[in-house]
Amino acid sequence: MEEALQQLKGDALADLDVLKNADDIEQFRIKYFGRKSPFSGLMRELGKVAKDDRPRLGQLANSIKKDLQDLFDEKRRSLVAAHSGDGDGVDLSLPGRTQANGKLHPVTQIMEEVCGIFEGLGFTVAEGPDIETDFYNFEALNIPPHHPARDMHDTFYVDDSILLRTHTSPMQARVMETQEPPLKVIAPGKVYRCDSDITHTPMFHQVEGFLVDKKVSFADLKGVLSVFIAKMFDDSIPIRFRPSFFPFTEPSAEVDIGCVMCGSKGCRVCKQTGWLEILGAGMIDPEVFKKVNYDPDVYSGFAFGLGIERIAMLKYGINDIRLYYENDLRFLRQF
Ligand code: 2NM
Repeated sequence: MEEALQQLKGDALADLDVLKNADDIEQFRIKYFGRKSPFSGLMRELGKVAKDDRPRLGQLANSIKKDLQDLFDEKRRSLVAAHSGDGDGVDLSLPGRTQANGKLHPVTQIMEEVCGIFEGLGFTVAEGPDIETDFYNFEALNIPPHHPARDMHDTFYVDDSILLRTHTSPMQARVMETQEPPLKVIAPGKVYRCDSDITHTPMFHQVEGFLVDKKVSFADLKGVLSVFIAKMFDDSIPIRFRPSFFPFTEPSAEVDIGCVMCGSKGCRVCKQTGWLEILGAGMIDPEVFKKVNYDPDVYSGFAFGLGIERIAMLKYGINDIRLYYENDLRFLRQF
């Protein structure tokens, strides 16, 4: 038995010495380490030798096998290294490394869709800072200090007069301050409010827009927003304008669409009303025009604002806004 093991070792070392290519390596592996290798046969015979000799012979067989495996691995590595580049020794049948495709976040997709529709209607895009002054975020929009609407906004303050914008309308004020009507502008971007639950995240996205010219009426507002909703959802979706209040518009309205979840029949999402609120709008308050040095007797205009995450939730039937910001690829891949 011992002799047979030493013989096997000698044969294997001689074979190992003359390996030249990938084929040789594979043949050697099958011959010495495969299921039908002489090692397997000898291991079976081990059962038949005298009980006292068994542990010693078993150890010998194992150590020979391990040495051989180490030498074989080293030989294989050196052959692959020597031949890499010429195709020999490189396993050309291995699958290639695939590159995962990235794509746009669902919120970005909706943002681009909304902006695209308004651009198609002749609006231009204005972007501005996320960190704003109290003046542009509140004062210029007819929200003076201590106005109750400031509570409504759950503002993150940097210091007494610097804050994270709570809406993108400060950008509208900046545009009106530096440009003369006629103007058709949308302001997309991130906004911040100290609020967090299944329908609120402390950062979310808005698109706000405004149109200022001579003789702009509420009918113009209804026309533009109706076209937007028809393009965004469906030509046949029901729309209603419901009276509301914003400090920067008068009169103001909230715009509802027929519930896309239940076809206006009434469900949990629309709280049995058959309607979903999707944007706020109104005629720009003369006080806002005075702040940016427009003559309210000459110009009029409308403005509107909508939350992107909310629209994306309605469009895709998502019930928890926080899913957008957990970076779970199983969720994000679906859009
Ligand atoms: C809304 C609702 C109503 C709005 C007003 C203005 C500005 F600056 F022109 F006065 N920008 N956006 C506005 C009006 C926003 O969001 C719900």
